[in-house]
Amino acid sequence: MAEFAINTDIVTNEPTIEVTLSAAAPLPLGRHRFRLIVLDDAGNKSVGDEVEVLVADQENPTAVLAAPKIVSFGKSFPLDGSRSFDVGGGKVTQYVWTYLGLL
Ligand SMILES: [Ca+2]
Repeated sequence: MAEFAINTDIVTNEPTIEVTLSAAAPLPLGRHRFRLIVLDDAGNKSVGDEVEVLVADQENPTAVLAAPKIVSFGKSFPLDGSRSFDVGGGKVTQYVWTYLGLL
């Protein structure tokens, strides 16, 4: 496990490494590039191999709809979706309202 910092080499004797991230400092959404260079036991050095990792919001948001329990006939009233929320690094940006009819 290792905390990566941009352009700072981490040297290991193991062929795998885990990119650890604290909840306080996650990788931001977007494309991130990593590079591996390997050396052999004679000290010969490879060229770098690079990969791109996309950090994406893959978690669905939660809709929370609030409305008055009773309203007067003929009067307009508000619907409030402001307590809706998202997880996974994103944010709620659109609200789709639908009247589903008389029960
Ligand atoms: Ca999300």
